[in-house]
Amino acid sequence: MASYKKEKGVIWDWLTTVDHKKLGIMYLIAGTLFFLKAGLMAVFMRIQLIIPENSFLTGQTFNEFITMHGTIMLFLAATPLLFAFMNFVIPLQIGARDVAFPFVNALGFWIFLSGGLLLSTSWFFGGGPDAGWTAYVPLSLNEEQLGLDFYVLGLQVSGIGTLISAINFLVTIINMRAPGMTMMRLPLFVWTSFVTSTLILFAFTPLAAGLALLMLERIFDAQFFNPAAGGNVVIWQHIFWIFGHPEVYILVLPAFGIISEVIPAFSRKRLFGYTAMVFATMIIAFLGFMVWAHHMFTVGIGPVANSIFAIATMTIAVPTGIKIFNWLFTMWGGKITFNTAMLFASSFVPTFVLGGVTGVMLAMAPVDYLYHDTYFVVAHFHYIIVGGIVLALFAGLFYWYPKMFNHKLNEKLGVVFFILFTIGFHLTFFVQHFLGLMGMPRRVYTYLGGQGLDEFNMISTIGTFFMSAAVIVLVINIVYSAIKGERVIGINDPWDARTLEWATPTPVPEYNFAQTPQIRSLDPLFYEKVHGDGTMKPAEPVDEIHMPNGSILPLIISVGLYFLGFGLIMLEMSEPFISPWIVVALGGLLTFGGMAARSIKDDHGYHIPKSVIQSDLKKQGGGK
Ligand code: HEM
Ligand SMILES: [Cu+2]
Repeated sequence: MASYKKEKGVIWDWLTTVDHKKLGIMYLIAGTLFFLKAGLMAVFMRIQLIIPENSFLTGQTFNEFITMHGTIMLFLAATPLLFAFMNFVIPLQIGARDVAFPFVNALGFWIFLSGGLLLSTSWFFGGGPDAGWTAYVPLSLNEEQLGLDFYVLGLQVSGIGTLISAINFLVTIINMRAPGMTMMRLPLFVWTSFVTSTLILFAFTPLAAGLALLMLERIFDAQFFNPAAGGNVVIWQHIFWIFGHPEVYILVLPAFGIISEVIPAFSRKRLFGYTAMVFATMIIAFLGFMVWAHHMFTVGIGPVANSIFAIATMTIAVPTGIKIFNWLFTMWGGKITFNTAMLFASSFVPTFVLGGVTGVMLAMAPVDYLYHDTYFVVAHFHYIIVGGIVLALFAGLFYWYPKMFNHKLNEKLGVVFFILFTIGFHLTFFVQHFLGLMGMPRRVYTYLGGQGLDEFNMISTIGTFFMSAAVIVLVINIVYSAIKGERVIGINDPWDARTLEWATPTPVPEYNFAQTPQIRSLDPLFYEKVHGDGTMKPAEPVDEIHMPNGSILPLIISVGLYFLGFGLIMLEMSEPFISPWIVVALGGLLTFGGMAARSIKDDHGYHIPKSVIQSDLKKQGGGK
């Protein structure tokens, strides 16, 4: 082995890797840590609200927690957790050896991480941002709160990472498919990831522009949002929601994709209405850009605009309904196995419908004057986000875990986790619909007793404790399974599933496929089980394989961006410990130096010799 590439230390190997599977695992770990952090903030907020006039948190801390909870959950937990599966699974599902640009893939991860850490650094400089995840002006122009500068630059940096990763997925899915893997044979998870990547391309760009304006106004005294100087406050809301509404679909479409993989696998049937599912995905994505002003019904944009955006919003229910019925018809008459993955996937369907129904209620512009900024909205979007995206993430975790980590998660603990989480989720969020209808505003840190709000708030917080217990059970499960879980080494296809990732050996070799497979159908592995001998036929002879070299440059470029951002923030500090421009220059040097080094140095990768592939194939001979 050592003859064709240098052996590296474990840590150095992970810091320099460009392997999509390792990067997938790194996204999973980073996303989970951010998820736990933002979840802890949610628990603290709910403890503050458990009784009226509680003094567990101050109003200021509560505002910072709301903002950081929402921002972290969306940008630094849900997105990277989906990217974890997209990274790990997409190349395997399309029969590729890696993504199109492995170096850019690593760069995307490290830039996302340094942006996330930059945002988190705010805790050490006077507290987090406190203007809500939406950062509405003029609230977000408060120069006193340095946390808001961390919000602006942290999101700007991490957004670059997300954007370039999305472009990489687009190129990968267009260019790297194995022979016979036509677009209409792509697994639905790949389709939804593809459409989500286009959404990122068109939504994260306006966000970057908006954040740039906000940065210019906060740090360099521009006046875009100052009416006295000819600026406009509402323009921020438009820019933000042109990004913000598609962002919801950026997260929920890959979640739909996961559900569309798990349900057929455990119903032992092909996905019902594949073509309709693909087109429904595209229609949802298109309409997702036409509805942003439904977040602005009460701003006063007028009855005509409100009506148009109300109707546009309601039409999204049609393609979404198509999806719901297709999942139900997939299960209908199937031989269903209710393991943990399937429990999460099937409970996703009714839970998501509940969030969808309140969505259509909110889409009625006149009624929204009643709901707006109440707990009804909080209940609605958590039904979509937790009841939709998080349930799908859990389904995906239990489903793909054996391929990622070579052992299964424990099923008994999995079911306990599912039950605790489901009880906790509905206890927490169902009653918030009523709190909202009774008039409890969102983003308030306390309320008066005796107004009928006490019981439901108590119930909601108790629900959060159930969810916390569930997450602890999940952590126990991960540790327990690492030691004692059912090993699947040599078992390629532990679920008897349908798609190509299950045709790769476990553990997956660094080159994924010794020979690129020939795809003959949708659900290619299942097709070979029925019409062939159950194994994929190669589309090429055994030969040496070209692999990309690892590189430390993505990490260096990202560290540079961290310092660039931090230096700009230091311009706002009253007494910076060194000149901010020194930090900016240092960051710029690292980032642009790293880029220059990459451009100048030729890097042709390396080849795994044919003899190594042949001996690997012989070893795998036993476990089909
Ligand atoms: C799993 C348990 C969760 C609990 C108990 C929880 C709890 C809360 C609470 C108490 C608030 C403040 C509501 C307010 O006063 O307006 C909030 C807001 C929010 N949450 Fe969660 N949350 C959870 C999960 C999530 C997840 C997974 C996401 C996204 C992926 C998320 C996204 C948000 C957003 C965007 C806000 C709005 C922040 C803002 O108003 O600026 N939450 N959540
Ligand atoms: Cu929206």
